[in-house]
Amino acid sequence: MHPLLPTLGTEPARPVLRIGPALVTAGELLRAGRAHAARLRAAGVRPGERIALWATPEVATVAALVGHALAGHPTVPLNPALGQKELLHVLADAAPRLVLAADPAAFAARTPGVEAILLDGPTWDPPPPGPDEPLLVLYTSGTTGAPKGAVLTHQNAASNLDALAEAWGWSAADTLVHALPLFHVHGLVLGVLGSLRVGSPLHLVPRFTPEAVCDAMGRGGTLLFAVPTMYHRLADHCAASVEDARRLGRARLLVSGSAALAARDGERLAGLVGQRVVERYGLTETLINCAARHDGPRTPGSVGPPLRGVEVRLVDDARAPIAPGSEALGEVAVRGPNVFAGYLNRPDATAAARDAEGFFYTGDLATRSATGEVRIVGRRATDLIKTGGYKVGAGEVEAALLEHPAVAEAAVVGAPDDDLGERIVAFVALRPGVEPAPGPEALAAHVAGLLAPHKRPRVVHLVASLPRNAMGKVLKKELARPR
Ligand code: MLC
Ligand code: AMP
Repeated sequence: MHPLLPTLGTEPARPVLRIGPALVTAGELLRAGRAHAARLRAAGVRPGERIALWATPEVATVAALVGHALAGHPTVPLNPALGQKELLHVLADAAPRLVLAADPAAFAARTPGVEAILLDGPTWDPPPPGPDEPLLVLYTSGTTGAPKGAVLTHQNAASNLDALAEAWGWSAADTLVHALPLFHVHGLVLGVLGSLRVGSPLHLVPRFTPEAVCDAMGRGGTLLFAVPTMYHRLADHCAASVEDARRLGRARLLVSGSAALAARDGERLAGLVGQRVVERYGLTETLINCAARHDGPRTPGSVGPPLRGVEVRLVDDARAPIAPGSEALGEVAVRGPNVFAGYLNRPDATAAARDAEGFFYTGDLATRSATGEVRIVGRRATDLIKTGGYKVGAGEVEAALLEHPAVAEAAVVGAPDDDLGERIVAFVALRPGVEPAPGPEALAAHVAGLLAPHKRPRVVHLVASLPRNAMGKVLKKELARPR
């Protein structure tokens, strides 16, 4: 029995994964994963060597992920829409032994040496990796610089998924539906590894639309994982389709995370589908820290109590703990088996985020009620933007804009957005005399091509110059004012 994926070896005829028309059983997925592991061994890849995977939403991607988990190869999932600059950074930093894709031709121009995922042929049942072995390297943005690779272990994932299963009464009797990307914690760890660990079949919707999600829920989905932007769009859709509102309302549990669910969307959905969405709170570096329970209160704005085994502390500016139950605002610090092993190649950043007691400092600001319910109310850094559930560093977008030959100065802020939570807004001063002068759309496309489409500014203001203080620092607060 594999310690991370124990249920995969039981009841081989049980369906575990549906993507579009493809339906895969536990036995088929385990066989494909073992065949993948055998191929890698035959190619001389040793346990512990990282493998990058273009994370397209298809069966081969999941099978490769399983093969890597079985044999102890940390997976570095790549956003299929990743731009050239960010891709080169990730590949240089992670230094994977192989880069794999279900359809290598689709990525050959961007990734020299990309190889196909091969799932047939002889199989190998490798000895399971130890609990502290790396399972995933997930790239996440910071306030400055390029994204950092967060190293998550087998134990991080296993302990967190068990705690979530307990909080949500999540069992093999559930069918999980999600339409999330497979290169972040939410879709990959909770969605794919979670359903494979718990033994509940996963119905993966490869491209989010409200219609496709409601259709999947109508085909037996009992549990839905989605980001607030998806719930916002589902609320709009359900207001127009009574039938789909009914389909969604039949769910056992609707779960939101990765960003704050707007109170208005929570209320609208409750009115339309007849049940409240529950919220949970996490980070790439810690997986999930708090979750509203399936049998607990569904308080709007609350992300519930800390998960079993996760210690959550609120601290003041000097990192001194705030007395529990005081309702005072503090930064969330977290300790437990869910906290990652560190950032790849970045001991400096790892040390800055963790203290001697093992607490990880999240940068999120929260309050905690006398009953232990946590409310996330903000973030320390203004240079981090959460848009559509994706974290984006303002600095990486500014650096990408500055690579355009016509750009003299650039500043990026997050502006409130009903749909995305925050939208990325850029202020750009162009160099005089560079022809043709790019317009807002060309500048947004420039960023999408270097980084990823979700990192492109949704609004670009062309300005003569940026407001700066006497030290020359850009006054972002002035820019962030509504205009
Ligand atoms: C638009 N597109 C462009 C473009 N403009 N492509 C290239 N250049 C341009 N200039 C394309 C995109 O590639 C995409 O194509 C389409 O237009 C729309 O892209 P988008 O703007 O990103 O999509 P949008 O409709 O806004 O997406 C909404 C969304 C998405 C909710 C579906 O934001 C999403 O999937 N969010 C989930 C994020 C997530 O999983 N976060 C979890 C982080 S983990 P196409 O055809 O490819 O769609 C975490 C921890 C925790 O936070 O607690 O969970
Ligand atoms: P990421 O680095 O993409 O994993 O993003 C993690 C961040 O998402 C956290 O630090 C929070 O700021 C935010 N986040 C995740 N879940 C929630 C939630 N339920 N409510 C508010 N913010 C959240």
